[in-house]
Amino acid sequence: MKLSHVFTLTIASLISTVALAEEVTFQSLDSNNDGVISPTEAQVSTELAKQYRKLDSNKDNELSPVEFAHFKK
Ligand SMILES: [Ca+2]
Ligand SMILES: [Ca+2]
Repeated sequence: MKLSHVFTLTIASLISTVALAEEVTFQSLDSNNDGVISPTEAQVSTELAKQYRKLDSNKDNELSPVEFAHFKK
């Protein structure tokens, strides 16, 4: 029982590592498909959340595809 629990945790952490290494695209971040990335949507990527204010060059509190193009991982 205990061993299988550890195994499940190991698999789960492997999966999340893979997910983090995955390419962060505008489409994958824009989860409600409204054409902009909201601050909430940006939280998916720690790096993007950090750079959000800088990237939002017109300060409308949304990231357009053009603004997102300046995002550097
Ligand atoms: Ca959105
Ligand atoms: Ca903006």
